[in-house]
Amino acid sequence: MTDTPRNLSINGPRLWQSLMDMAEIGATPKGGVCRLALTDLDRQGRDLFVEWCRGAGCSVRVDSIGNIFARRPGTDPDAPPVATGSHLDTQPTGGKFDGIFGVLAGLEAIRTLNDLSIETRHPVEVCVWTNEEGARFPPAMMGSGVYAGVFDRDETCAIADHDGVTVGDALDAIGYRGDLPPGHQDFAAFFEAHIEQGPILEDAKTEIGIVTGVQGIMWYDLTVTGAEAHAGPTPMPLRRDALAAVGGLLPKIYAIAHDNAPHGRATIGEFRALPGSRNTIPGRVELTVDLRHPDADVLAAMDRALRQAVAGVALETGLDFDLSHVWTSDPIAFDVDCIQAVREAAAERDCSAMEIVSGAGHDAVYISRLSPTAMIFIPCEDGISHNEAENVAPADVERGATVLLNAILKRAM
Ligand code: HGY
Ligand code: MN
Ligand code: MN
Repeated sequence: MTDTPRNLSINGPRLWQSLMDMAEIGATPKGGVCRLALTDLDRQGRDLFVEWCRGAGCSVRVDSIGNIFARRPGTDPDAPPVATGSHLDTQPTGGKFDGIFGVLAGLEAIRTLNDLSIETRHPVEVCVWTNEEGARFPPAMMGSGVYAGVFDRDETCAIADHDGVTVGDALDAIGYRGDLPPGHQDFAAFFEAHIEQGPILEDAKTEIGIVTGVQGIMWYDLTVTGAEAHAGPTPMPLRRDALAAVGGLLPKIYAIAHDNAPHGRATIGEFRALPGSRNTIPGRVELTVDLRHPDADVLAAMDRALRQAVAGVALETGLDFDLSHVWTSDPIAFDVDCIQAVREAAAERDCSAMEIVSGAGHDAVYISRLSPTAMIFIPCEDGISHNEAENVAPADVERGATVLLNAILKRAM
């Protein structure tokens, strides 16, 4: 058994440059990135990553939902790979680092192993999971969910965006519908590095988050149907105004999170009043609801509270309220041995570190169903993410990727 190299250093400037080069693809005027899943910009980002991986001596394979697997061979080809990675797709007003940091930190780990001519017994693999964000095609964590068998591949390929383009069509349009079946291999371990996307590490002046788990998420679509009518001649009591009706519901939705403070979350991210003309009474309102909590029982109670609130307002207003459940990601706990590998790697680097539960969903949630998994967080400026102002310090990027490499080595030798 070869001794495990400890406390290796990655090449911080090289990783930072790769992040900046990748951020050029879909760059927005306010300094963010818009690279929606399975668009041509996503293709360009994928192509650049594949080119870099091939340049680092990796073989590259793609599965039938577009997940990319870049493999650095190990001395034992039969050993299951130790994997890392995240996502390259972004929110519409996303930042340079959400997901991308985890993908390129994985590539930097491979580049560093090459620089040091270190051979590992297990292959080391960097994964790019398709459509983690769920912004264009719900649900989120789509590629990793198909990989883990949570979502059926063919049903997922039939999901369409607001323009009626399906996931399958979009995969074909960018040339990333591969031939590997979903879940083609297990991993010896999976480590995902990610920015925290919240303020906890920065407030605690802590360099590394040892992520012990991820909170639960529930997504819904709500459609309220009334009747379009003329804004002038229609007396107020005779209206079936879908927007006026939903106005009484919104405070009740936010109250569900406040009633379950401090961890409860409620977000209405999409909201459309149709037909969207100032002198036509809206006959239809479409909105999305995102509820979150780390405790499964509390999340179930929040779900019940939402359904009761919707039913109550529907009764009061007499309009039709159609609440459809889109997705649930249960709260999960990561693998204790992988968490320990992260903890040791951070300690060997003299990083200040703390345990943290992730408020955001990540591909590691679904991969943890198949393989021992853990995550590494680095702080982000003012805890901001899903925002073009998203920013991290180069020193934090270097530190997080260093801890990632050393955690991987603890399982790959
Ligand atoms: O929604 C999430 O938590 C993740 O950013 N997809
Ligand atoms: Mn992410
Ligand atoms: Mn995100």
